[in-house]
Amino acid sequence: MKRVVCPYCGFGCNLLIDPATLKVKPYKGEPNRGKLCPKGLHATEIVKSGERLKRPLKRVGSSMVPISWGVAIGEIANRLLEIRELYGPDAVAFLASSKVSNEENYLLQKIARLFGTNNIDNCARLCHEGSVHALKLAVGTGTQTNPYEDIPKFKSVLIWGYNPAETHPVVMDYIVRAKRNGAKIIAVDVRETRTMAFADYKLVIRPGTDIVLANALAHIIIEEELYNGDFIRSRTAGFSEVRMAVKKYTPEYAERVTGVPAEIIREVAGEFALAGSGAVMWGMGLTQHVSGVENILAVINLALLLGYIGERGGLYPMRGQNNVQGAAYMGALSEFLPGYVPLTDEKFRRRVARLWGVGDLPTERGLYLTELWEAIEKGDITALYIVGENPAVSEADFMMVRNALKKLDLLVVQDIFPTKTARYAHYLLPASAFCEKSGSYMNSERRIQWSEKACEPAYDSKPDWEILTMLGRALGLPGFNYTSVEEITSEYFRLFPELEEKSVEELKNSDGIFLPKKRLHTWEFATPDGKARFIAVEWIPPWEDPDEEYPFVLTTVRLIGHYNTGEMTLRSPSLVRLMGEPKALISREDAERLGIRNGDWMEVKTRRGKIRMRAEIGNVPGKLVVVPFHFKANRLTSPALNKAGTPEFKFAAARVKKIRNEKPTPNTPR
Ligand SMILES: Nc1nc2c(c(=O)[nH]1)N[C@H]1C(S)=C(S)[C@@H](COP(=O)(O)OP(=O)(O)OC[C@H]3O[C@@H](n4cnc5c(=O)[nH]c(N)nc54)[C@H](O)[C@@H]3O)O[C@H]1N2
Ligand SMILES: Nc1nc2c(c(=O)[nH]1)N[C@H]1C(S)=C(S)[C@@H](COP(=O)(O)OP(=O)(O)OC[C@H]3O[C@@H](n4cnc5c(=O)[nH]c(N)nc54)[C@H](O)[C@@H]3O)O[C@H]1N2
Ligand code: SF4
Ligand SMILES: [Mo]
Repeated sequence: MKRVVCPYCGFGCNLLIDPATLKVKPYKGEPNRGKLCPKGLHATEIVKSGERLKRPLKRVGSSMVPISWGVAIGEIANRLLEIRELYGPDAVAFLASSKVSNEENYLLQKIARLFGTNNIDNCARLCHEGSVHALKLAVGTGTQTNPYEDIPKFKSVLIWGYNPAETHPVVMDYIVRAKRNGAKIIAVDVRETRTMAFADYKLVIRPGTDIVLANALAHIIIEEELYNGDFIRSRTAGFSEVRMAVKKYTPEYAERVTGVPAEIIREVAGEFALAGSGAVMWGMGLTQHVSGVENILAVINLALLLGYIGERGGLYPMRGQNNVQGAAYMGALSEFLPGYVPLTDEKFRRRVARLWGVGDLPTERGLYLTELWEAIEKGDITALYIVGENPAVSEADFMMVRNALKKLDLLVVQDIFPTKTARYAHYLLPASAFCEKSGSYMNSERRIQWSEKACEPAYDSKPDWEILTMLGRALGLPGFNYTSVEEITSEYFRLFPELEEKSVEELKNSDGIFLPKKRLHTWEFATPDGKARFIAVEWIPPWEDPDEEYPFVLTTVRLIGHYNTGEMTLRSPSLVRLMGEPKALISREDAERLGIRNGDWMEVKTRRGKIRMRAEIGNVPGKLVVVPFHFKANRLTSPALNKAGTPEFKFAAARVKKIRNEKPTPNTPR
């Protein structure tokens, strides 16, 4: 049996794969302890899919014709060099992938920076980059602070804008154990989620009002002196500003804005504060708002008020993709070098440059993934190299993105499947899938895990690291002579003091290595003075206002058996069978008013576009329509960005009506 990291979510389960049959069993060790969700269990189905990209393809006229690897890489490198000659290195952008290994992300950002640009980004931008910005401000590091194993030890778990029962099913095992040990489970969402089935308190708020609720909880904790004075005095700064700022967020005001009764807000504040320890977990319900960074600061303030840090608590921004944490740590972000080190840190930057055989690296922040489309429209970006990312479906307002993709002089897509983005490509490069290669991945708790190769690459595909090694060499960049993935692992180990002494063998023979260590901030925060910062925030309402024409709020969410843009799970027959047809959720009262019954076709329309989907009448508040994001939701969503560059995927003004239509919007699901 080969031990392979699951290709789906950031929880980071290990699959045991039988190389002969590709059958999957759960790994008994850390972190999944014998558990898997349906996606992990059926993960190898996509490897055998007949729809895999089989050989390199090049656009000639309106068709894609096969070419050899050598010719493809040679032509791509020449085009990139020509474009650099004409317009400079910043006319080119690279998109890295949260789906590929640390080594592969490390190589792509190395290529971008040696090529001369910081235009390197990944889907963290659409996801938890707001958490990174908020956490860096408040505690000095941008990641989850504690391991999963701490969750069952805490006496409360606050789950905010996060629905792990669908999105990280195996973490539910840890949450349920906490509950069994007597922890109070408090969940905040805009609808009754599956996760709430396990919650003691189910706080259903109006979309985008999170800051008001968090500030009201802080208001009560301060007013009733439930806070941890010793912790605040010795380990934090800025308490008095927050005390002032939350004065006006009375529970009664919060009830009017959020819809949660003041009594309940009081009770929850008391329970959470008196628990004595707590995990604070959050997801896209907080980050994907124009107030994303501030939402998270408001929730972090609650943990700081109570001293729920280190042994007594943890901050859990639960990472989405199986290697989104690794992609960030490897430096595949336009504002950070590896290890989240700012580009302006001259000492570190020069050290990296020396390791790579050059004098210095570009210092100016590159474009965010979400800023690329306008830059393409303006002609500032003319070439885009995409590894394992599907912006034609995953970006907000995707018709705008698709129009931009058409304008590129050069689009290279390196993927395992012919994605929607691939339709716009000039070159399509077939990558090998997760279990056809080895390498290391980092899960949400910052555990680097080795993933073994279980089978040979399908067709004429190559592992991403091999393709990128060929590209680096063809571009004439120094040091691209790798003959094994382990050589790249050893190279990135040298960038981190905690890994310098470790060997790749050690990683292979363990249940992983935590970088930089298992638990952060136990004694001291990573801020310049070692103290955490309370940062006072005011409520920032969503960007779009519902009105008479668009009276509903649209939010977009995930389902357990589908994954992101659906390119993988929609090609997994077991998951497609399990999930059935997609549906959009509305409340009973709206359904009755609009004459919609369960299973009827309805149209959901926003100021950007419309889709057709079947209706499901569910346990959601009135004037809310909940659409699964996996199919075509981004025809509808709002492109407004927050400070970290993340779109407001969770709020758009919408209109819903019944239609007579037997066909869904063309596109997915197939
Ligand atoms: N099955 C499955 N698992 C996945 C994924 C997948 O596509 N499918 N994707 C992975 C990825 S990339 C990520 S980032 C994670 C995401 O994991 P989650 O963050 O759990 O995912 P979402 O369903 O996008 O959003 C979480 C919740 O936010 C709520 N919400 C919407 N608006 C608001 C609001 O204004 N306030 C609050 N408090 N809540 C709100 C929604 O109702 C939803 O229940 O999942 C990962 N795991
Ligand atoms: N409306 C709405 N939109 C959203 C969200 C939302 O909640 N609502 N969530 C956002 C979030 S949190 C995220 S993370 C993004 C995700 O956005 P994307 O990252 O664009 O979505 P994925 O479907 O995960 O795309 C991953 C791609 O990697 C490919 N791939 C898989 N394995 C490999 C490999 O080994 N090598 C290569 N080269 N390719 C591989 C897959 O085939 C797929 O095309 O979507 C964002 N968009
Ligand atoms: S919980 Fe996440 S990592 Fe585990 S099997 Fe499911 S998708 Fe894979
Ligand atoms: Mo994500």
